[in-house]
Amino acid sequence: MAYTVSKLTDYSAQALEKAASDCLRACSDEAAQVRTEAQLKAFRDRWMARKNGILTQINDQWLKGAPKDAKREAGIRVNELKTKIQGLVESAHVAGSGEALASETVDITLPGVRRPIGAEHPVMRTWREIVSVFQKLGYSVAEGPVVETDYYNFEALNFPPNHPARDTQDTLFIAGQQEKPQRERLLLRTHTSPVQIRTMEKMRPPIRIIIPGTVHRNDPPDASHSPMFHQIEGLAVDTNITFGDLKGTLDHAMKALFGSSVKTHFRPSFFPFTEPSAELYVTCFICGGSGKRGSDPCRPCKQTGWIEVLGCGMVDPNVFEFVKDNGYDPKKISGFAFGMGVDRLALLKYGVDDIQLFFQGDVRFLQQFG
Ligand code: 2NL
Repeated sequence: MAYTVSKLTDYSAQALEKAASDCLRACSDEAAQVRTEAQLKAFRDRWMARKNGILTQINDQWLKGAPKDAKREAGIRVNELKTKIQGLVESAHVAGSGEALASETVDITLPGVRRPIGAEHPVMRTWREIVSVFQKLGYSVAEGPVVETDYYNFEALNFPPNHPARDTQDTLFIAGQQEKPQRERLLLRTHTSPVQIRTMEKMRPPIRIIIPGTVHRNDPPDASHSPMFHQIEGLAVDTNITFGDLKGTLDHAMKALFGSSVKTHFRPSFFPFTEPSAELYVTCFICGGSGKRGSDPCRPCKQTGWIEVLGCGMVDPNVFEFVKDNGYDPKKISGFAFGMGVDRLALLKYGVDDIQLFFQGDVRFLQQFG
């Protein structure tokens, strides 16, 4: 029940004391319940308004109705009460922190904040395109750690102990690992191949996997190098997998990625983990294979009409030896593997001439892909 001023009939000291303390308690309770600026104003008006505010009512009802001999005492009491009520009303504030809340109010009639819609990064777009081509062929996506051991990054992939790819020129090693045996030392993976070994340890053949991920090499950044870049590798292992399966799969994938008119061309190469190994070339999708752009030489294919897109080969039996106990006996199964640089393909696909643009996060560059 809201407090109302009642007429006084008893002007004894105790009665005045009780009336005053009831009034003070009511005022103090109401002050504590103020939550908004509007409530604060209503509270002040209710108690202080000259016309019919509670203090005015007390003045009218308690003082004017007092018997002559009680007037003086009642006057002193009412004045005390007024001072206290004024104090309460003046210090009343919006609960929380008054000023802060007031400044935090939201004008809901203002127009909304327009957030610019971003564009898919060309590297991630290329990444997803490649992954989805292989997913449609029944490949599963596998991922694994970026910080790897020497064992998974090199040893199990048939890198001989002093192979140049282990060199500090290429590999970023984690510091303070000298105490550990070589195979346990940590490094930033230089390719996503360790994930293939990890997957073969967990899953028995047959397998078809595609592995996208970030990799690191100790290369100084320039227009075509970045110490961090993206790689996608694939692996198919089954009974009787042949080089013909490799060629058919990759020819299909290249047509899906670069258009059905591209032709593929395999050239012998070398990788420690495949034998035989090959580089895959596709007809230049810039000049269509002619080597010329109008009367100018075609730069991306160096006028050859062919662009190298990936490395591939039949998995070396030495690699299977490391996972032999999980069903990968090289006498019973065979497989092919391939690996490609996502950033390099994105550069070619979108005609970008500097890989650094992919990593600088400049919206003026990225907006062009929206
Ligand atoms: C390249 C070449 C390649 C592989 C990666 C691979 C993985 C295992 C076994 C055998 Cl576990 N091979 N991966 C094979 C051939 C080439 O990448 O130029 N990448 C950018």
